[in-house]
Amino acid sequence: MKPISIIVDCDPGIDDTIALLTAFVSPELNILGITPVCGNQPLERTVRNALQVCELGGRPDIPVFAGCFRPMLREPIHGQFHGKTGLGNTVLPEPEKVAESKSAVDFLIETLTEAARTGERVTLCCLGPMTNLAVALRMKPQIAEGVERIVMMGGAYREPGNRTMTSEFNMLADPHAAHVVFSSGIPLVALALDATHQVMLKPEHVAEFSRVSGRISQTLAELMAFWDRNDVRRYGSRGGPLHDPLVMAYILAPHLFQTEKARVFVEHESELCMGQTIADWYGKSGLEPNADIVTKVDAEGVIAFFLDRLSRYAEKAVA
Ligand SMILES: [Ca+2]
Repeated sequence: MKPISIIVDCDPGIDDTIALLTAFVSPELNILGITPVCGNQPLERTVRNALQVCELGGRPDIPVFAGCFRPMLREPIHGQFHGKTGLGNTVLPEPEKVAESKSAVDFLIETLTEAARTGERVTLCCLGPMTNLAVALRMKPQIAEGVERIVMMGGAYREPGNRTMTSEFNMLADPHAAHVVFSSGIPLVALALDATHQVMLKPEHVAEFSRVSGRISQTLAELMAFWDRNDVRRYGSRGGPLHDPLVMAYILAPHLFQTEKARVFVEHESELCMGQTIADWYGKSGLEPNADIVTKVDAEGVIAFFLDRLSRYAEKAVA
C-alpha cells in the first residue's frame, strides 16, 4: 500500500514529541515536513525542539519549517505542563540540523497546491494551535483541495476545558485560527479532551515503555515521567492524558476509535468562554456536520499500539 503523506503541524511539547517519535518508525506514513508553531513554547523553542526530536528519532532527513510567531489576533499563551524547555527536564544535544529557510506557511501553500493539482492529497496532523494552517488558508483558500483530511488534537466537548473552565489549550491559544480551520470545509477528525482523557499514561506504562524502547528509552522515560499530572481527583488515576499521540494512533489504527459527526463551532468572541468548542450533536444549527468527533477510545489497545511502535527503536533497523 502506498504510504499516507502527512505534514505534522505541532508545538513540541512532550506529547508532540511522543507523537513524532511514533510517526518516525511508522512506514505507513510519508512525513513531508514538520511545521512547528508558537504554542506550548515560543516559536524559537518549538522549532529547536522539533529539530532535536528529529535527531533523537534518527530522522534528520525530515525537513522542519518554522511557522507563525504569534496567534492570529490574541497574545501568545504557553503550556503549563512541559517544563522550561518544552521537554520537561530533558536536555537533548544541540541540534546539528537547521530549519529550512522557507516558512511553514509557504511550505503548506506550495505542498497543498501541488497536491490539489496532482490529486495526491495530504493528511494534516494538527497537534498545536492551528495558526499556520489558518494563515495559509487565508492566503490561498484553494489549498483546501489538496488536503485529504485534518486529524487534530484539540477542543473539549462534553468534558470541561483544561486551560480554562471551558477551553482546551490549543483552541484557547488561537481560537480565531481554529474558527478559520473548522469553517474551511476540509474533512476533519477531532481528538478532543473527551477522547484523550480516556487514555491515561500511568506510571506502570512508563516503566513498560522505557523497557521496550531501546536507544531512546532513557529520554522517553524522562519525558513520560514528567507528564504525570498526579491529579487523581480530576483523572481518576495517576498519570497524564496521552493527547497528541492519539492523532497518529487514529491514522494508523482507526479501529481503536469511535466517532460521532457534528457541526463544530469555536467561540472566538466571548472572553469568558474563549476557545470553547461547541458540538451541535442534535442538529439545532440547521448546518451540516463538519467534523468527526472521537467519542470512545480503546485505551488498552492504544497503549499496546504505542508499545509496539516505540519498541521499534530497539530494533537494529532504526538508525
Ligand atoms: Ca501539542
